[in-house]
Amino acid sequence: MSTTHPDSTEQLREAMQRRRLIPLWEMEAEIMGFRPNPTTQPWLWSWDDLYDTAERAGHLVTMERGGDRRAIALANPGQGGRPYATSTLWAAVQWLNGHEIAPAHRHTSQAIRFIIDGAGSYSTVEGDRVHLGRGDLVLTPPWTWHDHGSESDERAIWMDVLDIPLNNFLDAPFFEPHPEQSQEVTAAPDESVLKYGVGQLRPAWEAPITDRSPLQTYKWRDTQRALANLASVASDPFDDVALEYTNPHTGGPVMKTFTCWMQQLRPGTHTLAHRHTGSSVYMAFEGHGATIIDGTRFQWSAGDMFVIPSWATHEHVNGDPDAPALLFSVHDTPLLKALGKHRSEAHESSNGRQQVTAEFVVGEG
Ligand code: 1HN
Repeated sequence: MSTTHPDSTEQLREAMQRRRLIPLWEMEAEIMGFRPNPTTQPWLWSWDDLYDTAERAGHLVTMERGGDRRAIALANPGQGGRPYATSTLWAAVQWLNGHEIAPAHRHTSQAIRFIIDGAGSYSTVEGDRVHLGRGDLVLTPPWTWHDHGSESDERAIWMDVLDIPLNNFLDAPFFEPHPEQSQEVTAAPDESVLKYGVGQLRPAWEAPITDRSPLQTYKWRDTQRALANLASVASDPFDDVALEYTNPHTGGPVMKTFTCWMQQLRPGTHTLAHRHTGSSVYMAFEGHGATIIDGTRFQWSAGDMFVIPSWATHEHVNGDPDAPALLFSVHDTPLLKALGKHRSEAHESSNGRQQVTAEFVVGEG
């Protein structure tokens, strides 16, 4: 150190601050953790609260250009007031009044909707219109025109999941309204289901469709049959009878950034606990049970939605000895796998399960 130019760490720190430079030696643990430490919290939203809020919005909020969708997002308390369920996933309950139209638009965020009650409503995606029934899964791949409408007197209600937080993090959002309120229907009713809905058989004159799933809608009757079939022969210790929705031509997930599951917890099932990188949003579809997340028990029944953050230890319970419980879920696993960041491990304890130390109470916190 020169005596003519005395220097100190204090002066160096100030110089770095002025120059917008930050030394690694003061931030290393913060930017390079030994393990994930997500701000996303395990959380649950009750069906009663979701339904009541959506119903009131149905009376008070009109659907106009700009708003486009009467969707109410799950705002995870760990997301700093943003309407994000996890750091990658946006999830919501959406309400469509009878005879209403949610206008056509397209965006780079990819989306799915899982129908809770279709009640005479439809979705049109790239000219292909499908009627929405309870338990149907509808895909909106990136930059595809889509609009929803109702042809009945009754309201429809469904769950939406989009990769909005990821899209915004990547500074990649684009959005465009369609010039018409509803796009023209160019396909036969349910065309993609009729062409591609028996996944192991494909129109002989066509090549496999690999850039996105050829199936626009996964009908509940098919999912239900696959669940019953699988339950009769096999199950997984951590997830019991779990099915991943796939692109029938690749076997891969329905979206590049997230994947969807339907799982059945057979009567009396208590799974083993494990944890993995990547975050998930669940909706209890039928029955009731509980998911234990990092020692806290989240009790759920049909319609409740809950979040499991990355690396949180979790296990599922269906305590009912007679009735199965069904969970629909969305996971950002494809993203982690594609980027070489997927890790998982079983929980280590004598019985492979966690000790329950707390009970989540809706409406607190
Ligand atoms: C959207 O298009 C839907 O199509 C739902 O149902 C939620 C949130 C932000 C932007 C577009 C839908 C959305 C959305």
